Amino acid sequence: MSKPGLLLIGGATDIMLDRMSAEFTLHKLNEIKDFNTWVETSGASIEAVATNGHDGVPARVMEGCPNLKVASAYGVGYDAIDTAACVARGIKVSHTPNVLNAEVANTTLLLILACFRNFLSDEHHARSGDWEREGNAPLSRSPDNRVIGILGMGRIGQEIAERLQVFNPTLLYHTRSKKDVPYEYCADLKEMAARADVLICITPGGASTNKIVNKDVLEALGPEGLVVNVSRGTVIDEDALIAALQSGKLGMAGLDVFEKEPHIPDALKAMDNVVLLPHVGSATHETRAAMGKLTVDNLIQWKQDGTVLTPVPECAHL
Ligand code: A2R
Repeated sequence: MSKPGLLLIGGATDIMLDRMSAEFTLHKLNEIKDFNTWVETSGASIEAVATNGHDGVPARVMEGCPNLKVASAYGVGYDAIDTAACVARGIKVSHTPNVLNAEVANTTLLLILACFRNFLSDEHHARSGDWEREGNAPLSRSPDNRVIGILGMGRIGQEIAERLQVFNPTLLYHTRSKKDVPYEYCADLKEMAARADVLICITPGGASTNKIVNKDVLEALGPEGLVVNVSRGTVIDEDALIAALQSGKLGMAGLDVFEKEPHIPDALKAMDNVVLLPHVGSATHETRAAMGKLTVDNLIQWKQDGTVLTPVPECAHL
């Protein structure tokens, strides 16, 4: 019996490629020279797509592959995928929740520590010889005993809250609906920011969170405040963030994500009160292996019985 066609969008590890090739006839989008010709010869054979949170499922793929039935995304965020279009076509979409909670929480703590403790400039002070030439580095600030507001209290937000306990924080959170967690709920994001020393963004991207952290929220956080974004660049109004940091109305920023990745505005790169990372929240060998495994497990389960292990909520009924 011939294997169903699988279109790979973006990269995959060797282990993922081996497992996918064993079960499917693999096509790689980035190796297709003439997409229209490929659609004519192979489009109808494609029943599955493996993709990621950045590339999603382009409309030309949905249109060119009329028999597509499942799209397995590598990553928890799937705002790049038009789930309404997938539901309309009966395409099941899966993602990789939970397996990256711990790593993204670690990245969050790393950014908080790097910002409060001047980690990068201190490291430069030591490595460059400035310590010997100029004396001790300036004092930094302690992350302990801070008021920390978390925007988003889902799988990752709760893991962040638990890992933050070593710093003895007062934890607040803002979501659209109150959660069963032992932290104080704030119905108003701006009011939470006004009370907090640190604002951590860990909601999904997409329309409902687009630029939700705006000028007013950033200025409410204040001149001593720190904003940390490990969710999606679109959650923060990047222009307002730059203006608030430049004017001193906001103290610091620790950013793993940006509005137009991989582009980072030069204005942010020029500031020494920001710590910038290239979207590496989950990027360890161990966590990426677990994400890759779940991405392929979803495809294989779909091939076996037509279901996926971890559907996105919008497609769970399919
Ligand atoms: O608002 P709720 O009650 O649905 O709570 C969710 C919250 N959230 C929002 N909070 C405020 N305003 C919104 N417009 C809004 N939309 C969603 O974000 C929930 O507490 C949290 C999302 O939790 P999970 O669905 O469990 O996502 P997870 O696994 O924590 O990942 C969050 C995001 C991913 O979508 C990637 O973009 C990123 O982290 O890596």
